[in-house]
Amino acid sequence: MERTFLAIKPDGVQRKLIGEIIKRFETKGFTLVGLKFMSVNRELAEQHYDVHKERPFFGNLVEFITSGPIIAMVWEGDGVVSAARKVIGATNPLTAEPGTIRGDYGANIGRNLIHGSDAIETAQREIALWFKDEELVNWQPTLTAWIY
Ligand code: FUP
Repeated sequence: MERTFLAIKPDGVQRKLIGEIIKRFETKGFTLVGLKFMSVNRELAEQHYDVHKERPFFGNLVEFITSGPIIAMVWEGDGVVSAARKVIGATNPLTAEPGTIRGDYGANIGRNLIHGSDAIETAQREIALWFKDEELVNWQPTLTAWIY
């Protein structure tokens, strides 16, 4: 089954939006298979955002993601990578649709609350970067029979 990496960024944690954000993926029908509350060191932040290392905002991005604790998660489900991106909304919260997480709670591109892998290959890379195999739980909720 497809998996994606999601992270509630420091602003989402500081603003007490952890429950609200997790609720949206749970009620949608996706399955949580990994979760940790953690601080992010500079090395992990730079590896995670490696694709942006030449961009002018890279320094601020690393500063921000290491500025406070985050929630790192892996979620599972059919088409979860692209569906989670829809639940999250556009990168810039000012243009993200109402009803999306960023559209409902964000007001600045540098404070957009949550990260979600942008493709299946990216998800595989990010899951391996953030989680050890033994930190992921292979399970099938009973409820699955009522979703699929
Ligand atoms: P997304 O996949 O929607 O998280 O967005 P990107 O991978 O394009 O960007 C990663 C992060 O860089 C965003 F969450 C916010 C930040 N960013 C900026 O601060 N300024 C920009 O112009 C673009 C992205």
